[in-house]
Amino acid sequence: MNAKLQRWVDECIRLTQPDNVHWCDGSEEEYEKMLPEMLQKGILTELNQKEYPGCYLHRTHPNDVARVENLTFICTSKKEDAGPTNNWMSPADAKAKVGEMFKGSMKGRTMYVIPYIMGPAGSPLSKIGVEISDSLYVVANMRIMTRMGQIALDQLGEDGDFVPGLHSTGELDPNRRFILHFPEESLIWSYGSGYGGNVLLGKKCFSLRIASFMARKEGWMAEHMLILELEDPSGKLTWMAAAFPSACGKTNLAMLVSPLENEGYKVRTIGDDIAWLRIGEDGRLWAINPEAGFFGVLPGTSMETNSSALVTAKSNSIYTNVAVSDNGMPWWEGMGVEPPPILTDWLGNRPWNGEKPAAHPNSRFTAPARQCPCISPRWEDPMGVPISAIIFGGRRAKLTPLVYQSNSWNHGVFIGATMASETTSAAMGKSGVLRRDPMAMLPFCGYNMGQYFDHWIKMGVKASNPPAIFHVNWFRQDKNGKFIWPGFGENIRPIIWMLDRINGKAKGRETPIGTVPTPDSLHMEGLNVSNETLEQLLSINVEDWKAETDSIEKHFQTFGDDLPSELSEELIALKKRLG
Ligand code: SAT
Ligand code: MN
Repeated sequence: MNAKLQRWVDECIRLTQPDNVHWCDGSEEEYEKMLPEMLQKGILTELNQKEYPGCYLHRTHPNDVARVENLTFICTSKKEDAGPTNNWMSPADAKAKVGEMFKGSMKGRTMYVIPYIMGPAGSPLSKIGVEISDSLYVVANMRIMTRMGQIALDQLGEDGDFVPGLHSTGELDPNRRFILHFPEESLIWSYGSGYGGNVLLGKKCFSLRIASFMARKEGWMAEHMLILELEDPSGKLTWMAAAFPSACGKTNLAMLVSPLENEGYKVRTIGDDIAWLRIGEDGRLWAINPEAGFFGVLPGTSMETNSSALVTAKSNSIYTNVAVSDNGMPWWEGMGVEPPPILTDWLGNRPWNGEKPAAHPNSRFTAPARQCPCISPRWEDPMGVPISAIIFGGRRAKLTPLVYQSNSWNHGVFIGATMASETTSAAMGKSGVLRRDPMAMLPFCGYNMGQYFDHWIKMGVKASNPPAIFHVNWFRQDKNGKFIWPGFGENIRPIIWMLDRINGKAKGRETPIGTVPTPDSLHMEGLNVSNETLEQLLSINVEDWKAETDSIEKHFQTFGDDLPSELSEELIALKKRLG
């Protein structure tokens, strides 16, 4: 038995006073015992078992349907260490305030002790966490999203270390809801929510917020990135990592179905949300996907946009906040099939009256990665895969072209640090508002973001062979607000351009913001996009970009003295190039 673990569990028992304590072993038998209990308590509802074997529906509280950024805190002893973009509370204040809420919060409930591994079992790059929760929904999800149970205890051993995370569902009162991180002691506390990103503590809380803090100290990177594998016609494999904000298509890109497969271009998936990257002996960045499952957005997911996601989630998966037909078929907007005549919406209203969306815009599936038809054989490689390209992107109706390449590592870091995207329903609050979301890490960086930029700069110095850096924008619109790039599978075309750039084969046009494809360097055969539209997609408006630099300057001022000088220099250089 691990002494630190025993001590911490005892402490949590004293604090929360559960009626029972259950140590999860992650076995099939355990799940088979939990399932009837979840069904009986209404935590899960059976979906059509013929069409969706092993799949269940879960409804969260209507006030608890997305991450809560305003209730998420980084609790470092000094406020400066949390930085200007994070909410901060002192560790003492946070523990006093929320400790009061945890007091007796599991009375009448069972405490589940959930040991888990982030990363492939046995990998030197993986890390162990233990979540304590009073929610069976959390257990069922963690079982899919991580390597959970005895396997983690075995890896932990008697004196191994782990990241503890305490979760209690509480009263589901938004005024008594807090997601707290104590990076200095690698501890997570989550109270008063039952929704994914707030309560599956291995995901954003550990693998991004706590891990990013560890990574800076230890010289690696924890990033909000998908990892994809690209096979080219010669059979050669290239791996790329891409950072987009939540609900901007990371899962779709990671599972891209290539329309050019008959020419030999094929995409496989390593991960769809999080990458842990280290410098290998060869000076390259090597990445693992710490997760074992996908927690993907459903609305807009169809056989056309992401057939692989649908196939992955066809069995052994949990559907959260979707609509359902009388015979147990899940349904959501953009599924690509007509809604059945009678539908129960995500709130449980039957029949759905069609006034509001039937599925919540942030409804999700939790599915095992190993079920993905395009999962790469390398996805659990204990050493990870070498990354040749880093791609930044977001939703941007105007300004940024379809794809461009940075001039250098530092210029690439500048592009990442100034990324902007329209907000989505993945977080509570207004959607569609343009905000700066550096490296898609704004909600997930566990320390001062100015220092995070500096860490990026330093990693580029330490890695003798760092990846090339690109920026993409699938979401450019015309004057009428219509998307002008088809996206989805066709995104293979800019990806091929990136591959050819890495291999020194594709032409590019040098512009003030970086290198943009020449129209003839993009593989466009078989695609119905006019030359005019293509020109528009690749165009750079110098006046708009000048206005952008003013906005970037303001953004940079947020970070004060913590902004690395390399980034101010990149801004000066960009202004000069714009004239
Ligand atoms: O809700 S999660 O944080 O798990 C998903 C996301 O917003 O990226
Ligand atoms: Mn995410």
